[in-house]
Amino acid sequence: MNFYLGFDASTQSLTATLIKIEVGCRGPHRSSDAGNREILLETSMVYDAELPSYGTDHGVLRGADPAVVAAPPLMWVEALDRMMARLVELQPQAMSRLSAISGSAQQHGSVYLNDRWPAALAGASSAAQLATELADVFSRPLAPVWMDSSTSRECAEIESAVGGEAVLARNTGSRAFERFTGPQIRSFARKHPEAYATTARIHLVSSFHASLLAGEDAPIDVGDGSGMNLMDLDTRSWWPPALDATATDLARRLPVVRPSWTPAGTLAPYWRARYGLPAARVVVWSGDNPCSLIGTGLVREGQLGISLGTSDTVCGMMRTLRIHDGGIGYVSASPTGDFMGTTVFKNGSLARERVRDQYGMNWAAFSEALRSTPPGNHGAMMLPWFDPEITPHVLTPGVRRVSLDPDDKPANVRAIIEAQMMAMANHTTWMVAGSKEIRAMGGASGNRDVLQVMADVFGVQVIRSRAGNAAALGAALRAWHGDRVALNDPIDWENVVQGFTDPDPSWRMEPRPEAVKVYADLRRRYAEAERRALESQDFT
Ligand code: XUL
Repeated sequence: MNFYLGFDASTQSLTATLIKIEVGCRGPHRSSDAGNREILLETSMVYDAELPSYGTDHGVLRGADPAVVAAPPLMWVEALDRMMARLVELQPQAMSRLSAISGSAQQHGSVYLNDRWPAALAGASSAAQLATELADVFSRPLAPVWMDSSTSRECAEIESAVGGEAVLARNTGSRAFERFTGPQIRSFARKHPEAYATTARIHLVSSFHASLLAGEDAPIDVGDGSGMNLMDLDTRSWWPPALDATATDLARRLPVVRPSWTPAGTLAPYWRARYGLPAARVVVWSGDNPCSLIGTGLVREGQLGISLGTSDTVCGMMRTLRIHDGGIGYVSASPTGDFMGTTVFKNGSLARERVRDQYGMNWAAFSEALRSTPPGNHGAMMLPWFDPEITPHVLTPGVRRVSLDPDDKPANVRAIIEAQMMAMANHTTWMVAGSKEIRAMGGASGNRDVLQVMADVFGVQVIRSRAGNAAALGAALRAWHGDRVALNDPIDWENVVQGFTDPDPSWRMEPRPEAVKVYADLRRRYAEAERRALESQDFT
């Protein structure tokens, strides 16, 4: 038996997934690799509930300006420590025999560290909590996260410095996005030059967590590195014109960028001494969307994955590079060595919760409202921009209702779900043409009524991913894959995902032809309403 561990450090929680794989015969005949594969444990820790002293709300801290959103990185350190203690308590045998660990993290967020970081990390004493040992290593106490949209000025400056939006997109896979790490670093360096000067290292949330495990600076993987507006997608290394356009002396502050299966080291002495863990291999961490691609088995072109989480995200694997001319979504290196398209909608689960709470409902009543209203909602629509939106680009938040009575509870519930699905369908045709099925994942994918709207709007079958947390499972599978590469005994991706990511047959939603017809028309009207709202900026 081999055991692999995958973490998912998402916006609101830390999840761990532990898997067991029966070791098959080695060599060309690996049929027994397909043998006994099992998820032993999946467990989550919600930051607000379990670490309330950090004062986060849904895992983040917001200021008066709705565009500014950050999180305390020390909270992530403490969460990782507590999670390791919990895992050892729940699965002592498996944890004592771990072969490799990897992880997934919310993308784009950045952690700023001073020159005390390397020594404090390497020398952390297992007698204390890691958070105590590292309390002094941050040159910026808060990490800006993907929900931050305060860097429009920096986006424009970076694009102009490299020769325009199209040049940046061609080289890094995307136009400048407010949440991307490059614009965030530029904003920090401009507003806080002294603190930037004392910053010796800038990590992504993913590479920060991997470094905590390895006890030394971990590389940034090419998947998450693509979400920075700093990496050359062709050479998969830092792109000097982008570094120069972003901040002075940036190259020496960044870790190296490496393929997604690269070992970052072995589990540091802190973890081994404190929890009796072995010298397991730490494989570089990646972003949650690249990891979810693996955790849902989307390792072939032409498949679409939709994650209904804090953000709603549409992903698809690409063998050849395709970039959207209009700057919608972005392309990254995928953990399989190919490319992947990602389009992100910020008004995901928090917007659904806002509607639920506004009308005093629970999720059962929310579902009932969906069932009691017809596809198309009699033409009533909502543009659900409770927060500034990423897709389409809306910087000033505001909800807009079209032929929709704000007092009609069920109609408002249907309107938000239809709006989210129609926006996803309309803005992602560039990524995967002719997809025959969608793999749904994330919290709201546990709601059949929501998935039925998805199937009807996209006009294709929707299958629910079996894993509770696809990103954490993807990370565990990446740990296995990375371990095999390091042992010089690589295993192909189809084999890696087999048995873990087969869809759940009891969760298959078929599109209903009558509803599909309704949405074909409503999707055009929705796109028109979106266009008009963006032109007028008139939100009510
Ligand atoms: C991806 C993105 C979000 C975060 C959420 O570009 O911004 O999906 O990764 O965790």
